[in-house]
Amino acid sequence: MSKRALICGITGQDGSFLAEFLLAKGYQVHGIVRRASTFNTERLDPIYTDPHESGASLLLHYGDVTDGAGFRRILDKAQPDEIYNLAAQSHVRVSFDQAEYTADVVATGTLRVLEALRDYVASGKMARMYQAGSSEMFGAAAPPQNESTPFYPRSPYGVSKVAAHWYCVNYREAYNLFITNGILFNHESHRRGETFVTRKITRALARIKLGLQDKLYLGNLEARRDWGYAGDYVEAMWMMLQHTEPGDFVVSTGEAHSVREFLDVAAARCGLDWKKHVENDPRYFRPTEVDFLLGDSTKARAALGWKPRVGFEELVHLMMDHDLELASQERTLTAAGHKVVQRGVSQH
Ligand code: NDP
Ligand code: GDR
Repeated sequence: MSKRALICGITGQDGSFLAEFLLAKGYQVHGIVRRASTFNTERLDPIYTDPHESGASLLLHYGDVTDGAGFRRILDKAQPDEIYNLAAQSHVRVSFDQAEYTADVVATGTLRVLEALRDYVASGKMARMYQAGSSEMFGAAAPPQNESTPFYPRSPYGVSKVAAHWYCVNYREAYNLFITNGILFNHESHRRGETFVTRKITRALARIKLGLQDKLYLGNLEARRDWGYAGDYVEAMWMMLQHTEPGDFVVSTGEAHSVREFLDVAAARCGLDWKKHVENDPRYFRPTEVDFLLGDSTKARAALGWKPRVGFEELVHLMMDHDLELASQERTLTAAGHKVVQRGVSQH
């Protein structure tokens, strides 16, 4: 019988990569989708098969981690061997505007998943759980950060992830459950949400290059991040749940770059001078910033045999090339007289 996985947050960047990865390994994958007035399953469309067809192995359920009873019903139905909790209000800047909501989804949402897992295991079933922790938990702690670095979160999002992390440690110890915290540093891709700085940059530079827009408004260009490729990081999640014992693992490339450096590499790829187009907008600054994240993933590399495959330049290039293609499609439509409105423009 194939293994079964349940992914909370399957419609997000990581959820879609993880679903693909697990399907390729022969898993039956169950995912939780939030009801929305517009479609939010775009990232899954290429791997979706009609459940009426025999052998469909991607099965979606409406649910939400703020709804514990509904989650328990999904757990009963899916009967997973592995649970990946990726569900989050994951935007750091937005968490300052929606602090209570962020805590409800990120911290208490994790607690709801843990409570359901506790009862699931008590009823005689077995499941391992992965919790999506974040380098934002380190916040202002001096780099390089590893599993022994004390947390110093700088946003409601970071604080909520710290709470979720400790809930997981506590449930692991109290009930002897296989629960692993991944502490993942930033990871990006062509599927990254367009309001995170990397994708915002590659989308805008591509559109500027093709004459579809002129300006890009950004906040702090000096922040440094340890940016990896999402495809590599979902493999680490899976490896953590195959390990002999649960634990906490930092996943990172071990290389940091500033937002300014990201702009340099992206602009060079498409032959632009970004300084002519980028302007500062105070809207994008945070009340408390995280200046410098640089991960030390020695433990994951030694214990799991994990290492990143895609380096910084290659990552920027693959995102830039993808978005140049997207902008070129927009320009073709515009040139043919169609009105093209950029998706999500009011949220950028
Ligand atoms: P995304 O924002 O792309 O995806 C988040 C997912 O969570 C989406 O599927 C979203 O659904 C879902 N979600 C949001 N609220 C709820 C809710 N109340 N109930 C159920 N599902 C919900 O994030 P990423 O894919 O980038 O990240 C995945 C996880 O890893 C997140 O927990 C994030 O905080 C964490 N993380 C991410 C890092 C990164 O660099 N990408 C680094 C470290 C940690 P919808 O599509 O409907 O919005
Ligand atoms: P981050 O990612 O906060 O690290 O959280 P984001 O891309 O939002 O910001 C990175 C850095 O860029 C600076 N910045 C801007 N950021 C955004 N979004 N928009 C801008 O216009 C802009 N200008 C400058 C920010 O100030 C920041 O310093 C991501 C999320 O995926 C989290 O869920 C995850 O936990 C962490 O990475 C690790």
